[in-house]
Amino acid sequence: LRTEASLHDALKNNEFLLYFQPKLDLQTGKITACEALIRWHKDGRLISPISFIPVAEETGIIIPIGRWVIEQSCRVLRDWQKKYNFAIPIAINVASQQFADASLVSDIKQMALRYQIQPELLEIEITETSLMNDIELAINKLEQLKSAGFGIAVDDFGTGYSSLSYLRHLPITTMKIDRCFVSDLPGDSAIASTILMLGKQLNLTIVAEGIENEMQLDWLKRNQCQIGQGFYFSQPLPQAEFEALYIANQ
Ligand code: G
Ligand code: G
Ligand code: MN
Ligand code: NA
Repeated sequence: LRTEASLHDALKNNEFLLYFQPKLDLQTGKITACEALIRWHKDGRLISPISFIPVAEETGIIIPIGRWVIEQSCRVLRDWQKKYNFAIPIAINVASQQFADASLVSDIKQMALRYQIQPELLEIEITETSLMNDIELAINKLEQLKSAGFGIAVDDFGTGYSSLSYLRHLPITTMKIDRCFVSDLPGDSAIASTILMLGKQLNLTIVAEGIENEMQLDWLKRNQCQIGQGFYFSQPLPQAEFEALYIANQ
């Protein structure tokens, strides 16, 4: 039933919601940011994006769904500012097709303006594979986003086929070590070490994804990985639960 028509209805009936997974400073244990992850609330059940994002990408409805994610994130940022006076960045996932869409940059700028959001509070996560699809396009789009002040992270780093020479020219701020390399820690650390070294050389913030246990955390701390997220700290949470966790963590 995850058809284009049902996804249209879901948008119209406001059935999507965002969950938030905290990102922590690994040295201090403080929550410094979060990642927004979409869920579909249908007939009393939560449907995972794994089962509808691929259909959304195939049919093109990922564009309006992606716009909803951008707008909802801006709304939440504004609420956090108003209700609690807290200002932590939200990272959103941008699909390949959405990244290639001609109106992406203006959509993001307009939403930030409409909701009076500082661009630094919105970070765009793009997979390494999307970036490498069309390097010229990627450089151009990222330049526009970066000069407007938005954060830019390469998601799932290490799983695609980055040309390292191009990576140097991409105006990114953050690299996320894919969780498959984190799950290899501490035993098999070759890839994680290499990504951390590369990040240091390129002056990027490194985020480790999918931290599930203390041994992985210890290795990452010892090896100067700054930021991490994963089930060891917290699953993605509904907004109110994320807010409570954030407040308790301060
Ligand atoms: O949250 P979860 O682990 O179930 O997410 C599964 C996959 O769906 C991940 O690859 C994640 O990046 C992707 N995903 C989650 N939310 C969004 C979203 O808002 N937009 C896009 N394009 N992908 C998302
Ligand atoms: O593709 P992306 O990196 O955006 O995927 C994020 C997905 O990873 C979300 O669906 C989230 O639920 C999942 N995730 C977050 N932390 C962990 C973790 O520690 N272990 C596993 N297996 N998945 C995680
Ligand atoms: Mn992501
Ligand atoms: Na990822």
